[in-house]
Amino acid sequence: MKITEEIIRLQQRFADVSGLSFHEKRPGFIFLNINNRHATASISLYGAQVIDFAPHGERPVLWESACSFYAVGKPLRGGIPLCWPWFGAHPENPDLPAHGLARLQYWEVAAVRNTADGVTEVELTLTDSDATREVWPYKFKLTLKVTVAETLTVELITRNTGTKSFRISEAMHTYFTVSDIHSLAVKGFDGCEYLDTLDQQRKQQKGDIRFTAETDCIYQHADAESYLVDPAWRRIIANRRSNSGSAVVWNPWIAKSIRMPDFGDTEYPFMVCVETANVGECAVTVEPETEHQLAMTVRVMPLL
Ligand code: TA6
Repeated sequence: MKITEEIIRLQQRFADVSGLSFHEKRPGFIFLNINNRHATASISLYGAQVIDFAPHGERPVLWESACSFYAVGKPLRGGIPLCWPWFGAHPENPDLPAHGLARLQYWEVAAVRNTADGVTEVELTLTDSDATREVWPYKFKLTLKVTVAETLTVELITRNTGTKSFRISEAMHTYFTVSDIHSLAVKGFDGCEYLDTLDQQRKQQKGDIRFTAETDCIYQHADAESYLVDPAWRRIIANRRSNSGSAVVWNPWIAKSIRMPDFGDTEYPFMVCVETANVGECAVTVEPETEHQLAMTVRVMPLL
């Protein structure tokens, strides 16, 4: 089906949902847009990737690179990429895409509804196909539930619809917008063990996370809540993880930004990833006919 026909079909199907629209943000990329009583948000149907979220009167919470590829087969650079069913490089086959297949597929819009208090709930689904089974030989149904209110809640539900158990590593690879990485403090990891992936050393966090160079750390069994304290914008972005044993904290800094064609050379000061994940020792086994749910809730608070 052509893009315009698909957009018309979606608009007709959800015509009764106020504050909802669909548009072709870039050629071939349909976005679901929400503007309700509480906030604005946008979600790419390719990758089921929340790209924008901002409570009314608040600066954008999520960050997107101006250099994002917008090319099928490549991930969008920003918002909340879904890393599933593996995180990072494929454990056996380096030819397979980093961070799995979910963010490289078109997802279906299963439901969109407004609640009585003006909150918008979106459900997107992805089921296994010949293409996915070629890369990952299991039957599954993925559901992404996005709840847009003053807060943003995102739930990734993995259902094993086959007869064999499977093991997944996963992340909601959230890119947050910050005023300046050099003055940002990330709280909530004090005392937590982590793997510094840059030197493969296990370390222990002392106090707040601060950024003075490329940072790529996997915190295991950290507290569920973390806080991005942004003094220039006088705000705190709180991120609460559920069913998430891992949190990944990443900023590419200068050299890695330059090496990434879909990441501007001077963009790194204005973003940080704090990812809601289950990776490494926190990977999850999903038995046949059972579900696993990973979730996060983001809220913005004033820094008084
Ligand atoms: O989450 C951190 C990380 O694994 C980094 O090592 C870096 O590769 C980043 O993800 C981005 O990965 P991507 O495949 O989206 O370019």
